[in-house]
Amino acid sequence: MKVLVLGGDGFCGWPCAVNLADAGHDVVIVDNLSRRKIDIDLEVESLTPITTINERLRAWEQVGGKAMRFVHLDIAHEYDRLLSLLRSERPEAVVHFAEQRAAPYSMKSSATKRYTVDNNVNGTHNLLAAIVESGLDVHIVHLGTMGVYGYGSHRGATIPEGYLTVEVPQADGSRFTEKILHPTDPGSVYHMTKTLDQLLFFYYNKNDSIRVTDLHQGIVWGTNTALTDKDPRLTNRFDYDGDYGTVLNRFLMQAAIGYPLTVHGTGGQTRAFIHIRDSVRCVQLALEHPPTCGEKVKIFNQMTESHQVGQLAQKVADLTGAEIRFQANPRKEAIENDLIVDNRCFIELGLQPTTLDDGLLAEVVSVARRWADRCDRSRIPCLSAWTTRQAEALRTHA
Ligand code: NAD
Ligand code: USQ
Repeated sequence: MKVLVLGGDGFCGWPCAVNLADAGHDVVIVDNLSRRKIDIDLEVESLTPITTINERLRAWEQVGGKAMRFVHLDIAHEYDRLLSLLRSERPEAVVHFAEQRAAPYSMKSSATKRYTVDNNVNGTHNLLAAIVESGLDVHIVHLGTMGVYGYGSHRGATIPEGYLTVEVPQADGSRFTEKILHPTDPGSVYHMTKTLDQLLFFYYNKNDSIRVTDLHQGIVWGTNTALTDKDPRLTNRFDYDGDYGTVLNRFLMQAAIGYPLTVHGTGGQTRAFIHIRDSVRCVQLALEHPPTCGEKVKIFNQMTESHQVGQLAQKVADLTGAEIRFQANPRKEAIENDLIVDNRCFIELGLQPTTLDDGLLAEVVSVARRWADRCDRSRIPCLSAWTTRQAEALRTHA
């Protein structure tokens, strides 16, 4: 099938594009390389050395991979080019990774808040409007986040896959039941843009019968897949800095270089996780099982397990001997939360979850050790504070 992979130069997008090409799909990567530019602005680099997108594509063909093409395009601001691309390529599906994805980066300043909203909401809306204007029947597979549900008040309830059945009491005492989009409770401006994406999908699906699968993905860990491991020029990025690094990869990298593990607050926050290899597999499964015309937005919880941050730190410490250091939390978030998640959709489609296995954890530690001299330790602390109160706490505990 012909697939456009928007954001196919990024951490999740690159191994996904390679995997789809390997599965025989005809892949066109669309990216404005903004992630690489943000690295330059922040004066930080991926821990693993990554080659340019054109070098990646050449290397992929040299290892025998099915050729992919690259189009440099900003989906949030080049609407006419996006529409022309859809008209000329006539894809059967678009996988949409192309958003600013870091919560701390989105909370750094009013400029990064505005950039994140402008980039993410316009990008998603441009894609929907362009598909309608093209008249094509394109299946969108969007990378959303588990964070749309929020990490607060579930009170032990299992988080369903996107829709919640509610009972509505009437004035006459009768009741009816209704399936609604699960209420949203974003914890950052970034997460808020994903809740807005959800509404855009709901509307365009209702009004224009656009077929959408929205993947509510947990925190992705790991670096490479068997395919990106085939050649050093295919290596995936590894974010470790305080803005873009995510918790488990950060802990594993910190352990590798002898930096105390940076647990925010008490470490009582529970989050959902998925290994990059499963993330790639899930996207392929979603693409190959599209919704039918007229079907409402399909929502899958793309995660394989939940863990408490403090317990994760302890697991990494037990494995590596690392020290744990509790930090003032830069985020305004619940001190502790429960998280029980229904992920049956992917299991029923055949996903065999990769769990937090010591071998895979050690693999990330060894990647980080190999590139330890590329790490700028001064960029490890998370300094992006959610409010002035958190900023003050960071100053006091510095
Ligand atoms: P990333 O920043 O590494 O990749 C995003 C890619 O999109 C980059 O290559 C960037 O240049 C591109 N991009 C951004 N805005 C664009 C625009 N306007 N036009 C064209 N290209 C644009 O992020 P990632 O970790 O690969 O995440 C990909 C998607 O998956 C995001 O939407 C993110 O919200 C979601 N997600 C990621 C994680 C995770 O742990 N990394 C977890 C859950 C969900
Ligand atoms: N945390 C620490 N120490 C650190 C870094 C983070 O304790 O050094 C804590 C944070 O305070 C938070 C939790 O770990 O409670 C998760 O933080 P994170 O940066 O790993 O994840 P998050 O900000 O939620 O964002 C990441 C991706 C985002 C994706 C989201 C999925 O960057 O694109 O949407 O994970 S989810 O968490 O399920 O919403």
